[in-house]
Amino acid sequence: MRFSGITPSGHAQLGNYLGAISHWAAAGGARDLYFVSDLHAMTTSHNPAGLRARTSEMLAVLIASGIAPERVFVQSDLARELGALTWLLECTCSFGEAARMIQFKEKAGGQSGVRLSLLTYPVLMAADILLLGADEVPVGEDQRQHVELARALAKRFNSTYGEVFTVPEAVLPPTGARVRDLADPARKMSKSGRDAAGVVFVLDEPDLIRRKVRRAVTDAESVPAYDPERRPGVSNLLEILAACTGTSPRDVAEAYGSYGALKEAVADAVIETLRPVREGTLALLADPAELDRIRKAGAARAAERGEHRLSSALRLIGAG
Ligand code: AQP
Repeated sequence: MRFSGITPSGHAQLGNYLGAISHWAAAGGARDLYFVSDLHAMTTSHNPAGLRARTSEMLAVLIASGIAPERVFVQSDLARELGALTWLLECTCSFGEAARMIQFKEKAGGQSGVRLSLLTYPVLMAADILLLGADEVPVGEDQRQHVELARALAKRFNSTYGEVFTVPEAVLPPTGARVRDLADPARKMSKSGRDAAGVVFVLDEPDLIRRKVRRAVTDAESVPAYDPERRPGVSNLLEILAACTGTSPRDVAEAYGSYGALKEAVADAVIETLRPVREGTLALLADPAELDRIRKAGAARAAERGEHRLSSALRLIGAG
């Protein structure tokens, strides 16, 4: 069973869609699960109403992208189960192990008022994985260390208290496009990108998408060529067009003789790729009762899948 999440730390953007969500929708595993990891969006300063709205939006985006509603849930709907399991796992994890996480060092370094949850969120991530019995967790290099921690905690709990957890493994995610920021191609496109001009959001209006693509930073050349090292801006546009049309960036480059023509084609392709997702998301958001029904059903299914592991773990550790 594969298990992946998306954090509603901002609005879903084109990179999330081309690099992850579209592949989740295409993967057929009947037991695979996808979740909106809203609890993970609280490790730094956040706005409660904004987080709630982005969580609903992200759930709607996942479903509108074609992921079966029965394979989706929202993390905080299992807050009680995950909170309890996180505690058991914190009692299985040493302080040194948590403090060694590279992401913590990177994100906490030099900051004041760092939330304790920034240190402990990999343990919550381990609880996400272990509660639901995921055996394969597709993650990029930046999250691999966290899956290794989940592995270590599962093994330690099993050998100390008794077999309860599946030991998960980090697997390579499907090779999706790495989409770069249109205004600053040295950076990856991000939900929380500082400059919205370089980020195409899934819910952007078609006209706005076209304006953002037309303004994308390229270089002093005029004929497109695929060279990610030396020409990252135009190569990013070629990758986006290739991902939207199911071709290769090099083939795409040969088809366009000018940056202007390429940008129009990229805008058309992105608008058409996102159109059904945008329309489906807006339709779901306009029907909160239906979205709520889907959400409750997903939560109930996920809770049921994890229930026996949590109760066994509590019993084995000497609680309950
Ligand atoms: N630019 C991107 N290109 C390709 N894939 C991307 N992903 C994110 N950005 C790109 C993939 O989207 C999935 C969900 O991401 P996440 O919520 O776990 O966090 P992230 O990778 O940190 O996403 P963002 O958009 O960059 O958010 P912020 O700004 O909060 O950091 C992952 O599979 C990720 O690889």
